[in-house]
Amino acid sequence: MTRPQFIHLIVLVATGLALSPAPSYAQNGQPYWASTGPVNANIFFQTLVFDDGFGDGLYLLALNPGGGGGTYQSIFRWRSGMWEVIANRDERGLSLYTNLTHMVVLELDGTKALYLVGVDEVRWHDPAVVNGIAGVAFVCWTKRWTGATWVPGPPGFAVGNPDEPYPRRWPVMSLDLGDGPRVYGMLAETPYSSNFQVARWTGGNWEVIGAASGGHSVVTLIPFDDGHGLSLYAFGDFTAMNGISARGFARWDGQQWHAPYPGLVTRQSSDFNCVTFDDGSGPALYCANGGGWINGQEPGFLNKWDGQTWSIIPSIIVPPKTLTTINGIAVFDDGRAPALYITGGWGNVQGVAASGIARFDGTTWEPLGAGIPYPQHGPRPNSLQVMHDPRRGPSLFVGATRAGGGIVPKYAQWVGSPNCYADCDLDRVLTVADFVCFIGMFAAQDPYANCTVDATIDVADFVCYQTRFAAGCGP
Ligand SMILES: [Ca+2]
Ligand SMILES: [Ca+2]
Repeated sequence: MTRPQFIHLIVLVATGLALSPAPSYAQNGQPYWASTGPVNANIFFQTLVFDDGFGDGLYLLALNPGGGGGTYQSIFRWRSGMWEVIANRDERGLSLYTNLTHMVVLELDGTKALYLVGVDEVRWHDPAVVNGIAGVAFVCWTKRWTGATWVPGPPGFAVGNPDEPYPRRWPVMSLDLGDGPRVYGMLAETPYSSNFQVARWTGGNWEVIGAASGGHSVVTLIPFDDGHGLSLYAFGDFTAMNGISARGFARWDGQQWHAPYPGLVTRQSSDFNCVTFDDGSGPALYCANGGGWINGQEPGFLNKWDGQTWSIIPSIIVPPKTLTTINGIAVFDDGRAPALYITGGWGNVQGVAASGIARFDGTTWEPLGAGIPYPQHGPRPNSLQVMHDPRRGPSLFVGATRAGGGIVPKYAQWVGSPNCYADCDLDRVLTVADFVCFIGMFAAQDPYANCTVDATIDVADFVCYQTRFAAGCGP
């Protein structure tokens, strides 16, 4: 059948169905892939989800190829199906020579807000002005997003050295350990040291609460309730914290440090990343990419800390002679139950063919349809985030250029249940316009058109869409 014949057929079917009642988005629907639409971002440095008072948005710190040939960093926001730039180096009060180092959501002075940490490069005509460094000095700053614009954060919140283009003290997270929300951060031991300590914001300054010793540095701060109540876990390459023997990680309960377990010796990479997931046996930390040793053996790509002991979760199988890692880890409920999701450049998880992304329910791994092809063109899949999309439903987002058998400009969306797949134009009624929309998606090879959620977008997807439309989305 040719494409015009197809169009003729489906228009007939659609008009025959006439207008259906408003579809319900509260019923179970099979998860499916979609695209978030074009975004002019090249390299994703960081993503997070935040509600600035106008609904959840997906925030992306990425390289913007720009229009005039120059590249620079921008903050992009995706909301209501649209990408928008909310910060450029030369817009919204940010200066020309600016490095955006990271975004962080903090609760400060009773208000939860998105903060941006950055470094301005200040050019000097007189090399003698700043420490004798020829012509350049760096100034760290934080800015707070009001929902409409960026305003300066507290003085001293992010501090650096004039000759280094990155902060030496900066905020990492807010946490309420029973004494109200407090901001925790990292602080260099001495001005030019690469050993970092755990700090707490007093309102006007940073105080050191965790001095790592025995060699090296705190690398990552992670909140976790291991059964003692919510605590702050510090991971790093150290053997003692505030004089308490703690190898590789230590727990801060708001008052003092504890050594949870003596057997971990870590040397975390910068992409060391943990989430809390309950596989039915209680909440545990699942950590991706820990380097070093656990219980005297080399850790896997995915390691579990249950508050008592470490164990290795068998996960990705790396093709020989390739360097890969888990590039993203998240907990998402696709309608069945919360499960652990990982993404990265691989094709197989524990014998299960799952390309680039996989779901783990605590026992078994499974693919997300055709997943993300491995190897994929462009960067490896990354930047896993979970957000409720009011238009489509509960969603898992992942940076990719192809997903679910279709083409994705940069960022793909795996839509969980409940959803109303047949409502292609998302206007909450099923009409012939949804067929027209589907044809457009099909022509664009948007993964949404892969109704059968297999590896290809083809004739079977037209038939599938027709069936899904006819079934409707219930009252
Ligand atoms: Ca519709
Ligand atoms: Ca298909």
